[in-house]
Amino acid sequence: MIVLFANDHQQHDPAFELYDGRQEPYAEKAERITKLLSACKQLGLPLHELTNTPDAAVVKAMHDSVYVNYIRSKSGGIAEHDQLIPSVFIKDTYTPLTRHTYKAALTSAGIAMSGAEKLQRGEHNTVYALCRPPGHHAEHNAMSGYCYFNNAALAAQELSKHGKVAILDVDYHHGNGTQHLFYDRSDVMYVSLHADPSIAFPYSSGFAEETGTGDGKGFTRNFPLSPDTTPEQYTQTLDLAIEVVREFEPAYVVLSLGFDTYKHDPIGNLNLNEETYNAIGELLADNLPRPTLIVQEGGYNINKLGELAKHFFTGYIKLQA
Ligand code: Q9C
Ligand code: ZN
Repeated sequence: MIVLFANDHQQHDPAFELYDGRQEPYAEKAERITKLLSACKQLGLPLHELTNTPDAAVVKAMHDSVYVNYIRSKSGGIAEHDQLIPSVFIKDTYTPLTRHTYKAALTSAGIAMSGAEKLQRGEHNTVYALCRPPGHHAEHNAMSGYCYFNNAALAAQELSKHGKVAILDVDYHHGNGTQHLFYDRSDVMYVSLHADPSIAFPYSSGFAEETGTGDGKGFTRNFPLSPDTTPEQYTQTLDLAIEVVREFEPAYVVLSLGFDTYKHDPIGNLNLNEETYNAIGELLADNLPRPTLIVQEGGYNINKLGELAKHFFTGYIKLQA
């Protein structure tokens, strides 16, 4: 296993997000990566820093080039420490642009892509892509929910050239962008566990009835969870989701990992505790097919993120040997 990270994200640091007209502190902070990275260090996981920013062509594989060019030019025109919520190519008010957003988002996608390449070349059978900004809410031509480019989807698209890919999304939120990007395809499956979208972001997708369209019918599966879901119920549902992935017999798995399912996450509203992450890690390590690319999505409790990652990877690594 190897951990891939980069530092370009640090300057993408919006001061606030707009919530119901109010300015609230931006939850998707640069410090998240600092905490996750130091947890990985403490666990003794090998780290590899990426220092190059990829070409825009990398993200144009799944995103409208007009959208990509718009983010680049709009981002470049913003003053240092200023931020802007654009009026087009956007679904909500949680995804502001700063002067450094384009570069940060492009590099974030590059981390996931580089992880995909390492798996595909057989260099590793597990890669943890420490992506920031996150990606699973990003649509073909829309930014949303702190996401600009869909890191997991871009990696899955690349891997799909070499075999079937299953994306398992365990972030607290439904990955609307990822679902939509593969909704009509049978070669990339999307399976997600998340808070019930009738009461949680992104509200408009992630219902159990959404199962794909055309050739993709049956290749999208959603497991919405109510706020009173216990850790036991969560791991039981995860078991079902893993079984769906296994039956698909993917050549590669992409795991969209969020720590916002934690009971004290400032955004999430589920009840998972520290130990649940050990259990989740073990369950995935034991039952999820490899090679696996783990892509970082959400998780906003800055003071607990490192600890949660340690619990997860302790469980995950234990059974890997
Ligand atoms: N003021 C991810 O976890 N809602 N995105 C924020 C709180 C948006 C989450 C409302 C949540 C987006 C990748
Ligand atoms: Zn989330």
